[in-house]
Amino acid sequence: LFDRVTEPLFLPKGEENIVFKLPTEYLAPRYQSIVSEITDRWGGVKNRMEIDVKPITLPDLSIPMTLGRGENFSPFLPHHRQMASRLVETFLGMRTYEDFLSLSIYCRDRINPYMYTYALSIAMLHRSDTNELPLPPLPEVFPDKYVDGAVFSRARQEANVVSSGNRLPIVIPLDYTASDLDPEHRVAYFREDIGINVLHWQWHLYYPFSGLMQIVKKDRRGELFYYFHQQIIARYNFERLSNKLARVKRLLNWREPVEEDYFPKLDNIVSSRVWPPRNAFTTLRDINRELDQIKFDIQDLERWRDRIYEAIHSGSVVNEKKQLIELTEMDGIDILDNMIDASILSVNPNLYGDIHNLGHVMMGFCHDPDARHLETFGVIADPATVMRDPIFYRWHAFIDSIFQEHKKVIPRYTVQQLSFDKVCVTAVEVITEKAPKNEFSTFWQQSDIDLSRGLDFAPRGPVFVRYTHLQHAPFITKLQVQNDGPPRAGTVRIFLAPKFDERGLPMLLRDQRLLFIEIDKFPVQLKTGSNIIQRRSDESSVAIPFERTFRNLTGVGESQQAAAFTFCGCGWPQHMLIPKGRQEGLSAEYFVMVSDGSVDKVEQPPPEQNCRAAHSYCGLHKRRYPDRRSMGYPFDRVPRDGVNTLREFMTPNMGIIDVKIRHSEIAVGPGPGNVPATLPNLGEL
Ligand code: CUO
Repeated sequence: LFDRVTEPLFLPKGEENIVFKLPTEYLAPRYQSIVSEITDRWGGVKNRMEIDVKPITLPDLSIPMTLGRGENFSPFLPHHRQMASRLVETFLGMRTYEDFLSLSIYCRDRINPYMYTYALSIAMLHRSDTNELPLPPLPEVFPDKYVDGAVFSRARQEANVVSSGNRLPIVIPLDYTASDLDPEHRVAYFREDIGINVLHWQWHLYYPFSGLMQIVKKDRRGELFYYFHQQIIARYNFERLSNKLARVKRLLNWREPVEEDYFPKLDNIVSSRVWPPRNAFTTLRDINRELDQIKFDIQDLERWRDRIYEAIHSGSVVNEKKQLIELTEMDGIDILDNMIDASILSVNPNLYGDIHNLGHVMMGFCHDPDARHLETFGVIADPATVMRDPIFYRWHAFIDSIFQEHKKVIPRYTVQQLSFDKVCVTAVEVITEKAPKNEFSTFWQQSDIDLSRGLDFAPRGPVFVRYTHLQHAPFITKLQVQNDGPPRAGTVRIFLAPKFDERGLPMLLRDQRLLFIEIDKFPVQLKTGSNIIQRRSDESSVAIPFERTFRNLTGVGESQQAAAFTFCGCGWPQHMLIPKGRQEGLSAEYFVMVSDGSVDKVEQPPPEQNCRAAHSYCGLHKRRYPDRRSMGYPFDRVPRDGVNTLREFMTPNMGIIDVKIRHSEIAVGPGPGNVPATLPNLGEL
């Protein structure tokens, strides 16, 4: 159903020439009068696989059908969100799998293709009869949202002229959106990384803003929103420091022109237009677009912001019944996020508004705030493309600073809350093959992605693009932990942060704590005495391998299998786990902590899926977040009084080492499974 979603369904789909046999009333009205022509045309297709579609009594689809097929769609826009939520509800309401399939087929050629993909994906992830089915990665459905628009005419040419087994991948250079004349372009490899952008879109599918309570109300949803986006900003700042750029500035003053520009170079196959760019020093303005049923002023956002700050400083929010709800140490962040984010879980939408989503909309329409030019929004207003634009990081740095304001007013962790009695981390080491001890090694790698599912031209067969992304050599973390108590459960928490600031000076923990990126978190059983723990980078609870972000691609022309793109497909891309660093080596601090497993543990059945879920940023499907501590612990709060540096913060169950991240400008080609280097042999350690 996702294959060539902009083309009519009755055209053969996939390599197997699947032909859907539709009841006449299922055909889009335009085609109903040419049924015999369609039947004749596809009757002769060899080796076709026919699927009979059973008609059902159709529900009312008038609301989602209001959005035109050729219009752009974004869940950040309230009107679009309402339409999509209605469609998701209708999909979820279908009693049997057969009815759901039939309705999905009926909708496919009638609903806006992007809204259809969004709503159907959410429905499939949340229906018990479909949540194990693989969904295709979005770059295969809408490659236009991820790759240079210039690729498509070349892809068409390659597909037309060269038979499917002999096609060469179309190479997308690393620098296709800008040149080094723009200093911000130094971190374009991060902003435009396909894996990172896919994750962001997926994340918002798992945690939608609106819809039925059963799909929105998930364990610590708000807190996870805050933590996921906080970590994105920390990782972005780490990349900026790697590239000698200062940390991103919060977008605080919405009346000042925005310095950062962005020219996305993306096509939009749904609207057949290009994505609008934003010029440097564009002024943000009040939005009044009848077309999109949206009207708000910058002043609305300012008012909501002030009310949110007031709530944080008074320690409680006011709900719709005018009752005070305390922003507690553990749950305050969840409440706060749901009203900023803003989801339907907001305690008081009238009072606290919709600041985060409408911020995206304000920035997305700054080139045409009253729709006089009939222009659509820029990449900053679509969750599939937002992370490409430098302004995304300025906006989310602002959003994060609100959460940090709350973290500033709650109690600091005491030494006791940080310690683990009689447990001591005695040694930490990072081992990377062919690199000195305690050194990470990064470089460039090329990988291939098949676009053919999303291309609307014949002849069929794979059409690959080859894109260049950051990669790091796999590594092992080795720890020595002394347990002078009885055998006990512990949780190992590993973080990495830059050691020096922009000026090369050591950082105060107050600032450095915001730059700690999570690398891994896992349970351990400690025996009494000395414990040696070894953990491979590909086991990280943060990241998933390239093959799971995309599909099981093993290179051009080789077989592909759909990797299960369910919850297992959610995770930070493994190739972006370690920031780029510098050629001369970037100094960083590698922090390891073993916390008390009996405090951390969440009692619940094991996850349903048999894959290893990257739960740190994505949580678990149908389960509670598997760590009872506040997300980001122990760096989520301001350090206790009298503690200024990381070293002063340390308790015996923590360890830090100085590490270097060394970048090499070499580019490794696509290899089998895209694995660049081997892990060190554990036997040799
Ligand atoms: Cu993910 Cu603003 O929430 O982009």
